[in-house]
Amino acid sequence: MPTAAGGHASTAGSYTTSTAFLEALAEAGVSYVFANLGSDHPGFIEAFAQARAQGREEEFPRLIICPHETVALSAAHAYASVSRQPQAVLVHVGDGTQNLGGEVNNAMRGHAPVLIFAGASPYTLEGELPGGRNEFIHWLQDARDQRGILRGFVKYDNEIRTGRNVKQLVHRALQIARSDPPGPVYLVGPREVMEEPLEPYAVDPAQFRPVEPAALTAETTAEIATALAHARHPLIVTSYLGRNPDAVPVLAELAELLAIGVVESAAFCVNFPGDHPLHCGYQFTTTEQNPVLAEADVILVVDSHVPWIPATNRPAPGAAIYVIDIDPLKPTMPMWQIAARRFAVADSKVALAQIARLVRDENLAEAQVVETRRAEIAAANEDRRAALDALERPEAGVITPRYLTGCLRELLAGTDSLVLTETITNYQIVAEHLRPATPGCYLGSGGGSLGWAGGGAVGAKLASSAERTVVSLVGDGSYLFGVPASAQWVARRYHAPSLTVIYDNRGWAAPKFSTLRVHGHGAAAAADDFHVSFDPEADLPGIAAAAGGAYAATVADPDELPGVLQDALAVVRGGRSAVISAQLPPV
Ligand SMILES: Cc1ncc(C[n+]2csc(CCOP(=O)(O)OP(=O)(O)O)c2C)c(N)n1
Ligand SMILES: [Mg+2]
Repeated sequence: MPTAAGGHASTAGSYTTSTAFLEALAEAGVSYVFANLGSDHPGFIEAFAQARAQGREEEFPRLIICPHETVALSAAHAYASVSRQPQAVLVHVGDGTQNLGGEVNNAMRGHAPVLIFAGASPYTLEGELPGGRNEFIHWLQDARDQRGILRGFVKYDNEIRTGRNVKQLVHRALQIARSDPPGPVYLVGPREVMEEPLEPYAVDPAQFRPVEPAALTAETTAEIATALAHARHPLIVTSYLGRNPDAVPVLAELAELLAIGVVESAAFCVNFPGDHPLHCGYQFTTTEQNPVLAEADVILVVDSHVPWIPATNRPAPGAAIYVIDIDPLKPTMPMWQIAARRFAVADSKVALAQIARLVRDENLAEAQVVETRRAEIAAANEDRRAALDALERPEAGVITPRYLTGCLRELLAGTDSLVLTETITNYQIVAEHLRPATPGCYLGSGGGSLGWAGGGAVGAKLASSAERTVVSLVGDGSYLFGVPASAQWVARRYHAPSLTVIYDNRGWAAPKFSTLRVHGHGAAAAADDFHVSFDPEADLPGIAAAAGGAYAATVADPDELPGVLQDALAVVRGGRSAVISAQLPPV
């Protein structure tokens, strides 16, 4: 019964839509709800409290309170990417939804299966239903098209209209989120609906499994296998095959079978071991033609949003291109096209195993050709890596991004670590010098909205074993976008420590470089007037110390850098976060 004040009489032991919603999340394998609470969530708060009072807490996902929505979604995204299990985010009506901001696009591009729930303003005004309007804010938070806020960035959105089938709706949303290509989904529920009393009920989660991985047809398998086997300079380009770490050895098997070089393009995971003799390097925003790409006569693009940037770096006009992707048409990108002979929807692990099997069964490899090519590619890659290593030497008194990354590679060698990268204009340098080799040990947002690594480190650590060290490499701008006060507080509160190393060039290099690429000889270039400097600089590690009790240090001397990094790593292993600002030449 609603009371005169609009509140409920005691409902100890009540079962509402909110209770069923949380049960459904747990049934679907969601371990955590990353939440920012509001007036739309009394049903959830009550359900959690009742569960705790009754000793049934374990039956619900664990609640992680995040004082900013950016942190909540990026943590859920990273957790889902590492664990390969869907996660949930709870935010406050349209306002909290808007605060998710660009992290929704990151989750979409990064293929993170995350269910986002937001309450909706109550729709009854005069006490007609439990949960109806009883706070002034219920008028002010009402939104005309709340689902429209996210519709361009999620795979599915819907409104919970009754508790009677809320479990089916949650399972359906998660089935869509988990099916290829995985991505975020959005449910909203007005307060009256989330307060609706229900009879406890169950659904069978096995009826909502994600769609099975797709395979190539026999014809397409044969065409691609034959083309690769007969090519003089075959090449594989990939960006996100390694989101499934089990696909990496399958790619390695095919590459080794035919001595095919592999280029990782705009990659935010380990697709191919960075130290493999057939690894032909990384591409991000390339300003020059990659000779390996230009030389290739047959190119297999596997799981890639951006295999190359045609304005600056493209295959030869006659190259035969094949695309295998969980999402080969990219309908979420209004403009996307490459001149491929075939586009196939398939799971890369399944498809590459099919191709490799056919190459072996039909004896398609010409041993001598393959061995000669293997030796040539390995020699070229050895030279390329040696040239990169030579560039790591510290310049007099200056920490360069290459030196910093070389120090980090040595620091982390032989350790069980997971590196998150949000290093923007240093993406390429970080990949080239870190050369991450272990599948699943390297992760980026997959998108372009900055601030992911702050919450991402929390989610990645929660999804990792106690022994694994999470290390975030971030630009100083990206660090600030990640709401570090919020992220570091969450990390301490939920015992999820990590090491953050800031590639601190005291500003935003990216918009400056973008301007130079368009107006190389313009007024901005002539006057070095780009509006990208962070002068006077904030004490970036100090923010983490204040908000999360983190160990904080700033280092400018290249000789001191290895020692500072070692100390910070030891602190993190001891259970406390550390944030290091490595002072690079200013932007
Ligand atoms: C949410 C969001 N706002 C703005 C941008 C535009 N943007 C792209 S890169 C960049 C600067 C990044 O600075 P930092 O992390 O320090 O890296 P740097 O460019 O210095 O390497 C900005 C503002 C963005 N990508 N995402
Ligand atoms: Mg910067």
